[in-house]
Amino acid sequence: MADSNTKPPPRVGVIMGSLSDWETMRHCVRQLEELEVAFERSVVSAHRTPDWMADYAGSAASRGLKVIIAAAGGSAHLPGMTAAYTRLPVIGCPMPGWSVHGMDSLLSIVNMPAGIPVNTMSIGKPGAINAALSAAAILALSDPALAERLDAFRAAQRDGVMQAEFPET
Ligand code: RP5
Repeated sequence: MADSNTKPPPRVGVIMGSLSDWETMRHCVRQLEELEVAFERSVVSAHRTPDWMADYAGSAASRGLKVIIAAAGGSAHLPGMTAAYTRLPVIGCPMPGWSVHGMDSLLSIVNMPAGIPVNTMSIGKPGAINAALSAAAILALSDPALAERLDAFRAAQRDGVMQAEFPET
């Protein structure tokens, strides 16, 4: 399953091992949309669709993608195997909800052998959001307009913290 729901050519590929990861990864996609980063999203499984994974990762750079965000749960091989097939930066998102609440996925994704890196986020929603922000930061290196949007996002976040008021006791 795959779709491309943006008009400009996608610069970020968001892939996940199962549609069951969408509940978490929708937060990533929402953040990309908020920053107006063109993306594509697909279900790509290292185990169930290994040939599609190799095709996807192997063709990503030539198709114009600049960054891949890969989410997986359990044994979570997708980010690492995707990184093995592309020189693009790969950001890995461990999915929660497994026997040890995603710790298995985190350790699987982060423990890459030297030579093939995966930039690993935290488990679940915070990591999904930070994956989008990290991808945006990479793209902002060569996109001043996106850099401005990222700065504005951070300024709004700062103001939200500074202006927050405690609720009534
Ligand atoms: C992983 O297996 C996926 O990333 C997902 O987190 C997990 C379970 O997939 P389903 O059995 O829910 O399809 O590859």
